[in-house]
Amino acid sequence: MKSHYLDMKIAIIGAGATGRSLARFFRTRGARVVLSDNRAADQLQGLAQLQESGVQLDLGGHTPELFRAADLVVVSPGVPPDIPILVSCRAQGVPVLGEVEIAWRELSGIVIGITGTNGKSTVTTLVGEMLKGWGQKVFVGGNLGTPLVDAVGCDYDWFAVELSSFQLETIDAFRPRYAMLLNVTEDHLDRYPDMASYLAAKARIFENLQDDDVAILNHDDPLVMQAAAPSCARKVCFSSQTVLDVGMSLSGDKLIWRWQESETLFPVAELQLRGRHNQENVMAALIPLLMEGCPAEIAWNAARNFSGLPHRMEYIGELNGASWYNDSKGTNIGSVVKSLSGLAKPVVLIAGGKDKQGDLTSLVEPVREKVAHLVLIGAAAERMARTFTGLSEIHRASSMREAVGLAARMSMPGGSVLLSPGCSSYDMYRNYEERGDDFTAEFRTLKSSAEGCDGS
Ligand code: UMA
Ligand code: ADP
Repeated sequence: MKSHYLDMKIAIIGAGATGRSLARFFRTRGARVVLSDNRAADQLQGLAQLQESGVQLDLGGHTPELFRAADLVVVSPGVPPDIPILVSCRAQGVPVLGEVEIAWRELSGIVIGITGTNGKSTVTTLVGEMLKGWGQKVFVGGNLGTPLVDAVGCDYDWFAVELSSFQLETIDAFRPRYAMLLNVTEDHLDRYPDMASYLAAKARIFENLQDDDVAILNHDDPLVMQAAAPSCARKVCFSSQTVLDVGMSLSGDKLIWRWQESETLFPVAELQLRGRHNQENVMAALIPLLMEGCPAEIAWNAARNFSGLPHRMEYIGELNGASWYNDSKGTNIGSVVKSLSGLAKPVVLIAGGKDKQGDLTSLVEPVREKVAHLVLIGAAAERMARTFTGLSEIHRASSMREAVGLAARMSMPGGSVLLSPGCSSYDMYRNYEERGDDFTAEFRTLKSSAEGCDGS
């Protein structure tokens, strides 16, 4: 089959996971590919093979001449849309798209798109587990880690795709069959000028839906309902606050699915996932499965067996009677609030990192109520210290080792130590996984030396 991209000149910005997958995709379709990154070669990985396959590299900056000649520019999600090279490409009429759009155009099967400020990875993984339990061939990825373009040409019937606001900014015709918006609270205000722009990016998930598509919505979140209001898609809601006549609700210790005159009940106590927010995640994940005719017991079985992803309120052990949790994926203020809500006081909270300029107000009461000691790390430490002074004992740490050492000294039997930074990790680490792994490794080192001392 003749490729639509044959001999096209394509410039890709960002040589991270997305850019590298895109370069491979376009090369196999016979396009002429430039892969551009503002970092130098020694700071990037996996480029040698791409170069061998004929990809031209443009590193240490974005060379305007190469972009001026392009027929299409494809941009990685972490690249802000207003960098000069993109502004000038748009001004010259060069189309600028994102990876999700490129990939979606080539997929056949049912796409379940999942976005929201928090819970995306959990819900995407749950949907994947449910589909696998039902014997379906499913791709599970997107912002979760594996670029969607890697799914093109593979034998999948379903696509469970986590979508960030960054990825949604650069869609055009992208139209999932199911579009979920889980919740919207402040995030990424280092990239968006205000909350309205962030919400507008999230709302793009509904932009191309038709009336036979389904928007899965959190009935309890006014911003979610506002974002979906203009869409003509069928709206199916979940709620943990109201028992809905139609849709999925939490009622006491049961989830209730009311659909087409019938009612199915699921006992919440059977879930391993803890917390109200995780019950919301399970409700959202069940909806597309049940609508597609998956037997309720199969979908529920997957939900019951799911114990959660690493770096999300992951219990890592006990030291001196305190329970330690790695919530490195708590990268915005809303998620720290949720994570704290599940813990009994007193808590030692390790927070901070690259400052996304989130409003800290919603964290003031939870800190006052539960956090006895606040250990601050990274670039956001100064701003956090100003907000939380007087509410909790404030400590500074210049490394994770120091933070873990301080936390161990301040922790109390029966209490907890929680790493939930409320910030991204990029000031100190490559990603949140590396930060969470460092925290866990430092905890284990400390624990084994403490136990060694006890035993001697
Ligand atoms: N770069 C430039 N020019 C610029 C800015 C950046 O060349 O002006 C380069 C950087 O030097 C870097 C590359 O762009 O080499 C990085 O691109 P990227 O940040 O898009 O990173 P990828 O490795 O492609 O990973 C992206 C997502 N990253 C972001 O959105 C920041 C990954 O989500 C995602 O898993 C992956 O695509 C596959 O879809 C991570 C994330 O933090 C987990 N997402 C945010 C979040 O969840 O909050 C949105
Ligand atoms: P995301 O992929 O959107 O970042 P995750 O599933 O990785 O979300 O969860 C990250 C953190 O967000 C969790 O550790 C938890 O603190 C919080 N969280 C998860 N689900 C929800 C939800 N439905 N509502 C609010 N906060 C949530």
